[in-house]
Amino acid sequence: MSVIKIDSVKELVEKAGEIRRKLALGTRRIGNVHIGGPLSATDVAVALYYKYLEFDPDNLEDPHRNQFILSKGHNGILLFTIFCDMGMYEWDLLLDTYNTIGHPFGAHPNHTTVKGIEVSTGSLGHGLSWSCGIATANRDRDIKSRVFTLLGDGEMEEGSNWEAILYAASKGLDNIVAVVDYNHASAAFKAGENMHWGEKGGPEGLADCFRAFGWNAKVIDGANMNEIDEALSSLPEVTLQGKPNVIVSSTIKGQGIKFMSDRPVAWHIGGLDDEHLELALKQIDEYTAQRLAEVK
Ligand SMILES: Cc1ncc(C[n+]2csc(CCOP(=O)(O)OP(=O)(O)O)c2C)c(N)n1
Ligand SMILES: [Mg+2]
Repeated sequence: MSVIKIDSVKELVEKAGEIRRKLALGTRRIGNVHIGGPLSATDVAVALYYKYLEFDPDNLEDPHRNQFILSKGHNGILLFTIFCDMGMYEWDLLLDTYNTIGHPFGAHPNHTTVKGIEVSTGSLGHGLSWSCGIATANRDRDIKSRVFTLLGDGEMEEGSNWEAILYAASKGLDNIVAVVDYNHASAAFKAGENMHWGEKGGPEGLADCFRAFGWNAKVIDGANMNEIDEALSSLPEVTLQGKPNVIVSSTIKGQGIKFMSDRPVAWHIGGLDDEHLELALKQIDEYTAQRLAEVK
């Protein structure tokens, strides 16, 4: 194994389709899984892991590596599925032992048992603070790699995030890239029903809140791989004294499986019987074909 790299947007869309199929197949075999969030974050996670992280499964301790933290750790199945797809773990091992005591894969990522996981997560609101620590240590050693952190829109209601957001901007940590998977739903609410972001609310309102704290912020359509690719490829160069960056990726929970994205809150966690698995795979293929047709 060495750095796994997919350059073309078309192939990234195809890879996202493959990962979604694996998520559906895995959910059928495992039982109840957090599934809505992994599906909405699939495209951005694929762009990061197969292109922008320059992820090297054989060189996981390189001090100059880019790092990724899944702050919304309940979406661990997404990372584990990507690691299996990359050949780091056997797919059957994941499906047979997921969330079973005494085995590496919990429902949430554990850095002591799963290689490739930088930080254990699952208690929401901590990934960005971890990023600040790593980014500060890198800055002090003049290491210009990036720390990417994937957060949920519901998770942004955790106050601890806003301490980290304030800290990162105060310390010029432009080596941090936060990505918020704004899938318009948390576990029990449609986003915006509970708290809302500034005057505009929604993804644009959240981006304004980051800007007010001193960050560069961009809102993208997180279903459009061209926009994801453009946002990640146009990040400003790391100077270790500039503004941190956030990409607010507007998605729908369950993205790619229509019967899920039609009822996003209902599909925070779910299982699939044979009939629903067949429908899910059909809808993923239709969705992927539609996305491929849009690739520029
Ligand atoms: C500190 C903390 N509080 C509550 C939970 C329980 N919990 C797990 S997922 C979730 C909702 C998260 O919503 P969001 O961040 O929007 O994630 P996504 O929609 O991507 O699944 C909650 C409240 C938790 N894991 N950690
Ligand atoms: Mg959400």
